[in-house]
Amino acid sequence: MVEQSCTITTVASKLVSATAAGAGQSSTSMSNSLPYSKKDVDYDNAKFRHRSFSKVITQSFLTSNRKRDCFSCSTGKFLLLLLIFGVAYLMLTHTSPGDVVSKDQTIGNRNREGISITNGAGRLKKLWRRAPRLPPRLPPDAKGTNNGIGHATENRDARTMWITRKQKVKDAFIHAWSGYKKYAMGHDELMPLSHHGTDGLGGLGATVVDALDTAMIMGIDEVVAEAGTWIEENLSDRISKKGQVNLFETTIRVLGGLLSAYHLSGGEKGMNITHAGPKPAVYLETAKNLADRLLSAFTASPTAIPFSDVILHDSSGRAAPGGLSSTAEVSTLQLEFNYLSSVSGDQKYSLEAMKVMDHIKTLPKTEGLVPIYISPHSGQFSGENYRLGSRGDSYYEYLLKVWLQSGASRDSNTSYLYDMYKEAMNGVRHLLVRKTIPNGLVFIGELPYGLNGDFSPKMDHLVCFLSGTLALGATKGLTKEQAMKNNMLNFEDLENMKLAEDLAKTCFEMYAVTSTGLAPEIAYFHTEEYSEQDLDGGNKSSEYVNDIIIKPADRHNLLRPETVESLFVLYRITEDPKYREWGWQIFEAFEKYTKVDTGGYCSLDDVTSIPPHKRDKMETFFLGETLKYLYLLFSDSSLIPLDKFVFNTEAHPIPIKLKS
Ligand code: DMJ
Repeated sequence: MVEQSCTITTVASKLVSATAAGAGQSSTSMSNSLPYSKKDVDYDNAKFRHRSFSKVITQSFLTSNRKRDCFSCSTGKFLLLLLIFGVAYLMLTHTSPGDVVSKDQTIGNRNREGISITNGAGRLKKLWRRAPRLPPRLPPDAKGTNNGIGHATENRDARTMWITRKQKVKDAFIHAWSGYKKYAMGHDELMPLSHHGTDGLGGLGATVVDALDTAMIMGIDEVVAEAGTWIEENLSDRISKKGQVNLFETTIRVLGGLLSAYHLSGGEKGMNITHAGPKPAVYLETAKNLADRLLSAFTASPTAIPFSDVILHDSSGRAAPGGLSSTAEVSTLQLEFNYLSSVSGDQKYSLEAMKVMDHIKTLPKTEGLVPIYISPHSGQFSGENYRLGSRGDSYYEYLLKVWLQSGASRDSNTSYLYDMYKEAMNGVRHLLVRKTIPNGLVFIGELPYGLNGDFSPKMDHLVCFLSGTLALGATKGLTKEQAMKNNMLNFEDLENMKLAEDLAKTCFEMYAVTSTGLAPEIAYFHTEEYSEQDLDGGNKSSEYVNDIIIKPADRHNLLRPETVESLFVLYRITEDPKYREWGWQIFEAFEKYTKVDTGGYCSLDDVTSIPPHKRDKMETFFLGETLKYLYLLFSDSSLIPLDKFVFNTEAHPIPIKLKS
């Protein structure tokens, strides 16, 4: 008797304490006895908050160790039966508000607990089988955040979704390659509508080399083997026989593609992500052969500034008609030449390329900004046209990336480049950033006539690269969270980060504002000083239809990468899923309007009209950059991590740590 009353008292006190404890139930004991992750434990703590009284009593009783003692005494048995029937009655007739589970929450519970049972008998069954688990009640704004079940579920579902989307990008790449292979193999570019090849880049099979490392990253061995074999069998021969090529284009697409393929296929104990195609040494030898000829653009010039062109077969440099080189072109060779020196052990490539930067360092600038032309004859800038679009863009990109490539140390002999980069970004923020009316989109305009001339509210799509560069410059490839934790972000970095995010938004809206969902080559922006009537993008439901102006001559789309490039970098750095969503939206528009049934993708003449008129060209950078960045955007961040690689301006990844 003494034993019985003790037992009953213990059960009762346990019931009282369980009721009182409610949400405060110990998570420690639970996590000790069950193989739960921390997320599960948080979830479990939350789910006990809204149990009905009947559930609290039943659950506490069923989980009590004392129940075995109760069964051994007759009073206990009687009370137990009474309790069971009472609880069963309550369960069959009463539905607590806490039992109402939303569809999403039910789905969220399924994997862990089986399908929800909704009838009374089922409820009783459920009660006996396991402790009832109710999801936490979340405020509407907490849905999908880190703290809720929605997020755990979303994580799983989202992961599956991004894997599927990544596969779609891979399918697109295969479709693009199949068109090129069928109609243009060995030519620079595919004309997907007329089913021809074209050789506007000098005839080195630029698409083959530009696409190769994308195929490696996507793991498409068949394409790696086809492209690699073509390179092994044809490229060196072409290099020794072809005529005039542009130094910059050939360096970023062909030399960059070869070097990246060299590293990714295992050269220099590189990544070895593919076993298809030739040995890495083939890529390196071909790269050296090409670079040896490209060096003539430097050696033929009377200054440190190289000529813009090279005749390959006789290794001679040529100035462009008019004599000037583009500033971006002469300053966008260094990542490639530095890496070639590092892996070949021959410093001549790096020495020539870095002379350009050393020289530009000494030239006068406007708050770090430089004119878009430079003379290889005088070594001086020419004109006063300042912009971050064509001919200016990648100068700013390589200031940062060459420093990152060398290890990003403040003491390195490239740290002057980082200083130039920072000064230039201050100049951009001070002189070129404006906001639109009526909705305040941030854009980067131009000063075509220098500091004393009028500001032009014009932005090339090319400028959209800057968003990614700014973010990279702020965190040096780490996530924003890591950089904040390590106290790495100063005020300037934070300002650049903000500009990066604002600019990415504007670049995305340049797509969303058009009828096709694809951006024009150039946009103008409505400001206090500048407006134009009836030149919108055609998507009247866009919030920014009055902010963005698209002139008839600028309405084409060449499948360019800059916006998705920045979305990729921003996603890696901020981990904000909106950048992935924007990238997916852009990809879907490419699929809808630029895919050619017979193979390949085409450019468009006018993104504001539906159906858009098609243009007969698939640029090499669609395979080299646009699809690669989209694929990486939807991939795990450990694939080509931003603190271990720098992407050259044509999206060819180059490892950061150089051999000394
Ligand atoms: C590419 O060749 C490179 O990204 C270059 O820096 C700019 N233009 C194209 C892509 O738009």
